Amino acid sequence: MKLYDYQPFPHPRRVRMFLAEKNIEVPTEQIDVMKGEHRSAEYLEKNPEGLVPLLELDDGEFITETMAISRYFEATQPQPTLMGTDAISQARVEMWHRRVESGLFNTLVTFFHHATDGLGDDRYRNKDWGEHNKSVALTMMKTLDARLADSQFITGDEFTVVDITAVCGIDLGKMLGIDIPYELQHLKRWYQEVNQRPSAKA
Ligand SMILES: N[C@@H](CCC(=O)N[C@@H](CS)C(=O)NCC(=O)O)C(=O)O
Repeated sequence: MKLYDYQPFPHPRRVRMFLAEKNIEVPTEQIDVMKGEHRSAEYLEKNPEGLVPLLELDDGEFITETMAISRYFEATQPQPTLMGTDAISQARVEMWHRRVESGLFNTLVTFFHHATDGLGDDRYRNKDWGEHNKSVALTMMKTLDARLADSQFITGDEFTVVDITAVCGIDLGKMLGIDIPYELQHLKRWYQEVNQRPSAKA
């Protein structure tokens, strides 16, 4: 088994945090996206989408998509559970994960690609679209602040994959100069707690 990874980028970090929480070690190979290694013929043969992370299983099958890779490990090593244990907690994880991924994580990725130089390649850029996505991300931060006023973690009392996606999104924002607004004290409290977990260093 091998995880194709790129240390500085947020999608692969989500998988590394997920693995660290479960105490699973997987050999990794760094694919330097900034140098364009994800566009090499050799890598595209493994993942025609040219994205990281990518998981290579022992039988040679490749799994793409951060959540698909996470689900694989949740199923192969359920403890500690990161995606809920019963119908209601699994539904809560799914609900919050969709909201956090689309409203926070993906909007900040879009800001990166559209409102900054992004990967420095020649893809289509629309600065206004990037800025709009930044405002959606800030609205989602407010929503999370309200949620965290009476909840330790985003889905409730248990740390889940939702917290992983959110903290990786918040750190991407920080890297791009978009910090948690001062008044969102509950979100800041949560961020400090989650950021102190050993997995956050993954
Ligand atoms: N939907 C994919 C997205 C993965 C993704 O966008 N990865 C970024 C790194 S954070 C990447 O490989 N970007 C290269 C590119 O856009 O050319 C997932 O959830 O894993």
